[in-house]
Amino acid sequence: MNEEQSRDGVVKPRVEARRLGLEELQALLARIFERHGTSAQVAAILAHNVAQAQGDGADSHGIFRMPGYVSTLASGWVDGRAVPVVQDVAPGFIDVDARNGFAQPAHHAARALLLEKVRTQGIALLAIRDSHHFAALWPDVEPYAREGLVALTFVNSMACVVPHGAKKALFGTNPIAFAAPRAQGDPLVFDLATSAMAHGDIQIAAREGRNVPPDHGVDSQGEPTCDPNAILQGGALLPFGGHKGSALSMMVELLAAALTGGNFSFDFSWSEHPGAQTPRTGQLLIVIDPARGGGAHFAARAEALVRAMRDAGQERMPGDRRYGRRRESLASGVALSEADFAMLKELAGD
Ligand code: NDP
Ligand code: PYC
Repeated sequence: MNEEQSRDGVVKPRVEARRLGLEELQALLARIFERHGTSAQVAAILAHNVAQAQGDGADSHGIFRMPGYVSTLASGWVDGRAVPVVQDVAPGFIDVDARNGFAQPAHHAARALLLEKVRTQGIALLAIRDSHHFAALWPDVEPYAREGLVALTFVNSMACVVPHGAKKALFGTNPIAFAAPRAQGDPLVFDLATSAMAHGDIQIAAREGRNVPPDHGVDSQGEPTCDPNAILQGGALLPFGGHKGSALSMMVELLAAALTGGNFSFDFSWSEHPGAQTPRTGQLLIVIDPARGGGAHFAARAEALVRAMRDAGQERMPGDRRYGRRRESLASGVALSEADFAMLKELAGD
């Protein structure tokens, strides 16, 4: 495959100059994180996350995010050395205070306890607060499905989405991810922003000088626009699907912020930290063991559903594009443009 379709439907040639093995890329990214102020453990966790995203062709949340991580660390907005505090608050409820650190290390710190609770009780919930999530969400849920579990996660971000019918930005791009095991094949995973487009994809469109489709955003006067720069500079995004996406986005604010004790997307200001880009909010994870009660045959039922969807004419399942890119990356390395490789080398101080 030497061309790809961007998020807004434009087919463009894929720029590849160099391929790096996943582990090689991960080691380079870990060096960058550590050089810019994270602990070695945080660096390893974030590097794994970014390398996975790049390897799966999740362009808006792979190495594209590295300058943002670095400028945020330099701004003092996030604590790259934070040690999360995990509290076992109830049989099915774990609370993690990320202490102004990244969400992934907070999740990592509580994962074993979460799994133990899910295995013994059938369901458990992980509420992370005071955390920064700057990544794709599928890496947070897919591993649970690979262990036979069903997982859902919700993250709120920064006020850049106008609620349906409202006049100013209030919600974040507020993604939801879901993962479920199948009897055969890779888990069913979807991971989507509740805004018409992820903020990262708007930035990519602006960088590439492309307009975005109608009904994705408004300018600083609240007028509809297809110009990504007008959306980014004083304008705002819209929820996907009008009032329906807006309701889901509201739910994400409630679950990821109100329930965890984290900030709403409109609660925080990073104005004192020029260069800061990572939202300081919260994340909720719900993990379910379907091998309980009537769900004992969940993976087989999921397989039957996929078969029925294919019979009905749906060829592409959510996750299929990423899995395809992953197979390519594992076989021949992760594709990077020369400019991206140079950017990483510079951030690493090489
Ligand atoms: P997309 O709209 O590109 O994709 C959403 C989901 O739909 C994916 O699971 C995708 O599968 C699937 N999909 C896409 N096209 C089809 C199709 N034709 N048929 C069936 N399934 C399809 O994602 P978004 O732009 O909404 O989000 C991009 C990323 O941004 C996500 O990873 C999200 O987590 C991240 N994000 C992170 C935020 C944060 O605060 N950390 C905030 C907002 C977004 P596939 O993966 O295979 O393409
Ligand atoms: O792409 O919308 C986005 C986003 C916000 C925070 C991290 N990614």
